[in-house]
Formats: sequence, structure tokens, C-alpha cells
Amino acid sequence: MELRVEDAMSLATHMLSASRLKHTLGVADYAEELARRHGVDPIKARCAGLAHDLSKELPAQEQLGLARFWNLFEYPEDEQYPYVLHGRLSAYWLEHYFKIDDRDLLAAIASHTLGRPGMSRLEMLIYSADLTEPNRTFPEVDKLRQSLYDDLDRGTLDCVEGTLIYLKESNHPIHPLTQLTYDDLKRRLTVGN
Ligand code: DGI
Ligand code: FE
Ligand code: FE
Repeated sequence: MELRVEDAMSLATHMLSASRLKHTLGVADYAEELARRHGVDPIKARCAGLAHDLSKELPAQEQLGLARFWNLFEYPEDEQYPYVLHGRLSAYWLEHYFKIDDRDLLAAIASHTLGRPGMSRLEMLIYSADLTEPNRTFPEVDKLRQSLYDDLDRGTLDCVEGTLIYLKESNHPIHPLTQLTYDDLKRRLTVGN
């Protein structure tokens, strides 16, 4: 089944707090705009934006329990930093309990926090819109928006680089997928796909 905008919107309004909903609507609007600019399906981008953080507000212990039950651990780090799991949990839940079968939409939701090597254009767009939606206000955000407007691949690489710099500066551990995503995008930009 396809995820319809009305259903994604209704899930987001019922499952999220006011502040998380505001961010989610920002991601949906911005993802749709970037999709139109770069020739990606704008309605799919809106739906992925609306659904990307659906599991984010479950308590960490519950997220860990579900990830174990659904077999979603891929790296030892997943268990150490449970806040990186909510994309995968949201995608699994939509697939198995809501019978959504759009692989690219599910992948964009699953990979929105860490990325993955070989991301599609929709996945890049959701990863980047999450970081740069209109409610985000960190100092370099306008530079990232300009880069994303000019070129989706380059802009996404800049977003992942910004995340790596932020994590290093704030002494947070780098998840292996974040580094692999960066290396993959850099290689794709240098040698082509
Ligand atoms: O869910 P959001 O708050 O909208 O944003 P998100 O899904 O991008 O990220 C949630 C958290 O994930 C945020 O606190 C930063 C963290 N994160 C992203 N990449 C990495 C990471 N944390 C670690 N430890 N390592 C990473 O590589
Ligand atoms: Fe998120
Ligand atoms: Fe988000």
C-alpha cells in the first residue's frame, strides 16, 4: 500500500508532541520544495517528511526493546546510542503494521538520521531536509540550504560533513554509518556513480 498524505498527517498529529510536530511539518514542506527543485516525487517527499520521526518520542527503553524484538540492530553502536534507532523503527512499523510497501519511502525514513552508503535521491533529500528545515537555526544552516538548492548530491555531502564536525566538536561518538555515508557521497562526487 502507498502511504497517503492524509494518513501520514494524521499519524504525525496523533503521535507527536507540538514541538516535534512543528519540526515534522517543517521537514515535510522543505522536503517537498527540494523535491520539486531536483525532480524527485514531491508528494512522496512530503509523506516521508511527515513520517520520518514518528517513533522519536517513544521512551529510549521502549525503542531498544522494539529494535531487539524486530531484529533491527546492525552495529554495536545502535545499542549504545538508542536515539539513532527511531528512523528504522518508524519504517519497520509502517511496513509491517501499516502495510506500506514503497521501498524508497521506507528507506528514506529508515536512513534519515545516519544515512547509508548508496542513498537514493529521496533518501538524500530527507536526510538533508531534516537537518536544514526552516525551524533549524544553527550558524551554517543557510550555507547548507544554498548548497542543497544548487546541487542535491553536493548539498547532502555538506550536510553529512556538518554533522561529522558537530559530533566531533561536541565530543559525541561518530556512528560508523555516518562515516560510511560521508565516504560514499564523497566518492560518488569524485568518480561518479
Ligand atoms: O530526530 P531529529 O532530532 O529530527 O534528528 P536526527 O534524526 O537527525 O538525529 C537525532 C540524533 O542523532 C541527534 O541527537 C544527533 C544524533 N546523531 C546523528 N548522527 C550521529 C548521531 N549520534 C551519534 N552518536 N553518532 C552519529 O554519527
Ligand atoms: Fe529523526
Ligand atoms: Fe527529524
